[in-house]
Amino acid sequence: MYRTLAGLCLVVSCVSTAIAAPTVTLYGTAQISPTADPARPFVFDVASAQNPFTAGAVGFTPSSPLTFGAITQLSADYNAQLGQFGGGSPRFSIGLDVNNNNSIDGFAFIYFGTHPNFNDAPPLNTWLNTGNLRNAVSVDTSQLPGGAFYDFNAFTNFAAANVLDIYLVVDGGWNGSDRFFFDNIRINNDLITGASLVPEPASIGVWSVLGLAGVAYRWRRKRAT
Ligand SMILES: [Ca+2]
Ligand SMILES: [Ca+2]
Repeated sequence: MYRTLAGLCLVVSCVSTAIAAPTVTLYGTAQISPTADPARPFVFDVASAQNPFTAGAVGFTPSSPLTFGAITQLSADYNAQLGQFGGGSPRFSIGLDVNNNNSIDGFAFIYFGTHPNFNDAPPLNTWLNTGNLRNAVSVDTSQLPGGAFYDFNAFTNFAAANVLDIYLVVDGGWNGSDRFFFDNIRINNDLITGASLVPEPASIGVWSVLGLAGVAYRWRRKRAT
């Protein structure tokens, strides 16, 4: 399947920034944008569109070892500017190393929205919070050995897997353009805000074939069956 997915892989520019913990990297369309809201001077701004297909992600690399089972808090403020949830987006994509060789074996996907369709249409221009997605009804672990699209015990089944990266992804533009603002992204005790980051000069990055652009393909297959 990955050979097929390689066709969807994008070469994009990205901006790398760093704070104390974790390391934050912007991919694709993701940027830090000013807003007119004094309470939120800068936010993460991620869009996805169909023609040409664009997508983006905010990536987080833990600064110290973290297992999937040790995730206790995972949430974000979001503000829909265009579009809605659906097609596997927005989501947290969590890169897991299940065999302890410091290489990602697959991603666990935690979709925004309501199980089982995850296609909510939140009001536009309104700040909301995902709630703690550690308590999500189901997690898509179908990329992982023994996983399932609807895994109701993911944090137990993959408790020992090492979390190498976490991405907040918007790539649902294939079924209607989307643009979301994000802020106050919480990963356990780390609270990441756009205002806390100062962009540095852009560098060239490559999307991971695993987990980022791949989800749109998988959702289209799922809809076709
Ligand atoms: Ca591995
Ligand atoms: Ca969409």
